Amino acid sequence: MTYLEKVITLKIYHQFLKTLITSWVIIFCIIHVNAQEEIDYNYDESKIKPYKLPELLLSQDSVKISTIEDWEKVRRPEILKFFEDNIYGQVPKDFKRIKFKLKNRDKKAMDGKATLREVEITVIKNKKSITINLIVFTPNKTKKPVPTFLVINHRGIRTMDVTRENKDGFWPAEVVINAGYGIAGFDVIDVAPDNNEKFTEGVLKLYPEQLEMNNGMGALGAWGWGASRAIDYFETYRFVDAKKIIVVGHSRGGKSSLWCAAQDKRVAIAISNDSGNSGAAISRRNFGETIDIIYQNFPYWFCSNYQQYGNNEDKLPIDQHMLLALMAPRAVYVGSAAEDLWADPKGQYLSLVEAQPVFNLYGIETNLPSELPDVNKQIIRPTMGFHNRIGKHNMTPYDWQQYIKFANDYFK
Ligand code: GTR
Repeated sequence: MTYLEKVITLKIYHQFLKTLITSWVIIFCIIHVNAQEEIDYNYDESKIKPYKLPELLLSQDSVKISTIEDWEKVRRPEILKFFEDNIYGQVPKDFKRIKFKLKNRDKKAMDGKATLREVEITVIKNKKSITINLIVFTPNKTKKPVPTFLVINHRGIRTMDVTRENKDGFWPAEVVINAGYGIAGFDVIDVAPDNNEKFTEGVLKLYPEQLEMNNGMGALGAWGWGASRAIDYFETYRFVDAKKIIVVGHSRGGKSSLWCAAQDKRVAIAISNDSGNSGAAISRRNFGETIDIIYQNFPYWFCSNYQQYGNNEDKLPIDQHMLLALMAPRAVYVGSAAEDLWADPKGQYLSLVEAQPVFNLYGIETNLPSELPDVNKQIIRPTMGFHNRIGKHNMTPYDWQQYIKFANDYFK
């Protein structure tokens, strides 16, 4: 090897070593940052930082709220507006036209036990339109309008198979029909795809200005908007009792169902199944998912104002118990799963407990136990329900049995 060749070989060797070391440093950093992110949540009750919830019955101007009138005229609008401007964003109510088209009807669905209707709901504004595909089964054994469960479904259309060949425990239509209720659902994808890049391709096409606003509608608000359009349809369909609509959602769908029902007073019962952070769980408890984590992963679910409350929950003049309180005097049910620590079962229960004063203002005796109830022990109060099922994050036939029991009790 000549001297020059030796120098070149050595240089190549050095370069190789340098590249190797740099790649290792990069890989180490990535692993480290990820590990940091992973440990950024807490499952240890003893590590919950002390917190003080904002007063439910004290107005922004520090006026004590002691009558239904003050709640409805002063405090309720204040709280609703805060959720709207800082968490879920505006939900626009104006549109030009809404059309319902019956795409398919089967009067002998489920071996003659139910009538199936597949309806296209088209909403038109500024020459643009979107279509929501709604599926509705109602029981044939009664000719009276029936109370109906409406699911904000993010688990895909296959969970609501109209042929009933695929029976999914997430949407157990036969069980609900046998109990004398209607069951309906739509896929959230019709209203806002569940995706950071594509969520604008649904209802937000009709309201593009919302995308420029710090308090503009996000995907959770859009899905709730979709549920309200389904209720618009129920008001025209005589086999559904539009005054007895039960809006149900699991997880992200549960957050949406609570937000929809808080605004749309046509909802009789709001059901949150494992909705967790930014749903039923108290945000100030640093247990499981936090605002910082959820906003980093799913910014498009919310309005952009929400970001400022990540790791800064004490700045919030509200907490999620107030979202449940907005249901009063209507009913709210919180379903939880014991192994779903990410959604904070205890934090979800405490929200119900903390929401009681508003229900009490309406003269409703709630008397919830102060401690988290044992697993699989259902709590039914006139307008509040809770259970903490054994098992993981999911909506199962067991959860549905509890919801039906609650609805039976509430509508009896
Ligand atoms: C998780 C998210 C939760 C919950 C869940 C779901 O990734 O962190 O807040 O919404 O998704 O919807 O299943």
